[in-house]
Amino acid sequence: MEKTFSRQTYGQRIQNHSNPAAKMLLEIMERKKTNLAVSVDVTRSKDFIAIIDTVGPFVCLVKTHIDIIEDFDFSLIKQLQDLSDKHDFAIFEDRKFADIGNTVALQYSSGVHKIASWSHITNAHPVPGPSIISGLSSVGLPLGRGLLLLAEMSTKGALAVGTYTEEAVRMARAHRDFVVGFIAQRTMKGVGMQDNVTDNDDFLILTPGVGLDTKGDAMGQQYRTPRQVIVDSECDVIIVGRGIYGKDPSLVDEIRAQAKRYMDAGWEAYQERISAPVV
Ligand code: 5BU
Repeated sequence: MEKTFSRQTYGQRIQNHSNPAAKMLLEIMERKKTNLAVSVDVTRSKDFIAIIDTVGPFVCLVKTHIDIIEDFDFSLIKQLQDLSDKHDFAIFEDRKFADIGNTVALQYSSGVHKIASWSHITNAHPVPGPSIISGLSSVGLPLGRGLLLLAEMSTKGALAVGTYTEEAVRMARAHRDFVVGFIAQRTMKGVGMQDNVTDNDDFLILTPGVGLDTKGDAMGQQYRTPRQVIVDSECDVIIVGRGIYGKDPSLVDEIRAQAKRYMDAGWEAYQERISAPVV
């Protein structure tokens, strides 16, 4: 019988992982009792820091798109790291690398942002094949970083489906030291496995496209609720952006209230999942 990792607590699952970034994330989730990640997609450093300081107590992970910050200066990274220490959250730069190994290694280590030096977790499209993992791991593994592969996307008409998703999972299984999980819309348990072979890989599933009040946006984004994501689809982390800061990035009380609301919804769904009777 396949191991049902989705019925284990986040704390119990720490032992299933050897990668330090995966362990760190699970430890934080267990300690803070939250499976909420906030995606801070704003363009001014001031808003970026203010939102992170407000949502910090409620999140296990802060997801960044550092290349959208207009007034970026490397001192922003020090502020982000200080907030990570203050509030106890991990950092995930949603860089979506997609080039040959040599290029992604340079993009990850160098340039203006030096992502590998501060982002505990990053992600990559599997489209170039396994060499993207070797390229990124040559930089990230010695630093104790972890990688997520984009096995699926939340947008309407996404091409990451079927055999593409299956191949992504096979690539991940072959690089368990560095690949800690997936950006996906459902559990990848058993995906791409032959019949009668036990799936012993406990991958973390981080899921964007989460919203309690709307079903999508005008640019193809599709939202599901925390319960759909955590209970029905057996994902592990809900990633919420505009649902939390969208009304107005300066409304601190509103942002705090929304972060608490999503954290509670995510944790309630997780508790429902781990306590459900085995059928
Ligand atoms: P939103 O404001 O909750 O819609 O933001 C979602 C974030 O997650 C945003 O930063 C996207 O770049 C990111 N995302 C996504 O929405 N869907 C995907 O499939 C992937 C990333 Br991969």
